[in-house]
Amino acid sequence: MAQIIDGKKIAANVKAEVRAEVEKLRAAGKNPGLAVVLVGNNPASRVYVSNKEKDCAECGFRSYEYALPEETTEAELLELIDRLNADSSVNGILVQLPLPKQICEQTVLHAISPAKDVDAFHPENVGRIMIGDFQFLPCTPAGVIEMLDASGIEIAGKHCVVIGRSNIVGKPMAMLLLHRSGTVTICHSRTKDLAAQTRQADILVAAVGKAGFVTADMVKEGAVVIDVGMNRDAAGKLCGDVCYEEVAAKASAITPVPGGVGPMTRAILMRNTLTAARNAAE
Ligand code: L34
Repeated sequence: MAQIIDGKKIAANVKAEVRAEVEKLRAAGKNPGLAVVLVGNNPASRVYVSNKEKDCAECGFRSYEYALPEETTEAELLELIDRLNADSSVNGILVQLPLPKQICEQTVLHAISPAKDVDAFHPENVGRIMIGDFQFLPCTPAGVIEMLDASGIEIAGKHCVVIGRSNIVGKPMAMLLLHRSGTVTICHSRTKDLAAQTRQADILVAAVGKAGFVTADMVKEGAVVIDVGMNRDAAGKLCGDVCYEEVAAKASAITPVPGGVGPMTRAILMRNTLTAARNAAE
């Protein structure tokens, strides 16, 4: 049976480290804070955003919540971002995705000041990740790396296969694994004979967004399997991209959903907020 990688526990350790540093900033008279912007009524986004606010409280950050109506215009959202960019009490700005269809996500993400871009979605920060000279880590991919490190899983020289090529997860995940000297394959919807690729993986990262996508026949015996998926099954229960039971029987280590990558994403967000606050305090 596979080792179960406990994302909640590893995230708690990261948050404890962040909290200790935040206390130092507070002792020096700073009051670091994160602005979290939610547009519309997506129920999943509401849960994720309220989790992020709880994390802020745990770490000693102030959180400023902006819950805007579904029909908010792009101009209105850009106006809020301008205000937050100029507000020195706000160190980090997070605009929860997805946004309602009348708002262009790219336009909005590009408007966030790179110094407050705790998601690392701004092109300047994305470019910095590409060349390995970065301040802000992309939250989900960096959370995955942190889990591997905390579990004593070596990346260098390993064959890492990432399923998914999104800007939020797949592409930056591949880049971080490459920075750590993994040999990386990125698979996607046009990949031919996907299972033949994934069976090569020593470390398999699934970021597809489809429940039950990764089955045991796609996994090499003894592989490490990281499940980034955040889906609902037919019964409405939260589940990842991986058929957990059958894959766990074959893997050497696996992340659960919930309690795996999700809490790690949020822990790295806290670390990025600390980085932003420290930079602002300099
Ligand atoms: N801007 N938008 C922005 N940044 C992000 O990094 C995200 N993402 C994704 C959606 N939109 C975003 C997140 O934060 C997905 N995501 C995310 C983060 C954490 C959790 C889920 C999604 C999480 O906390 N998951 C818990 C269970 C939550 C539940 O009960 O529904 C877990 O244990 O996996």
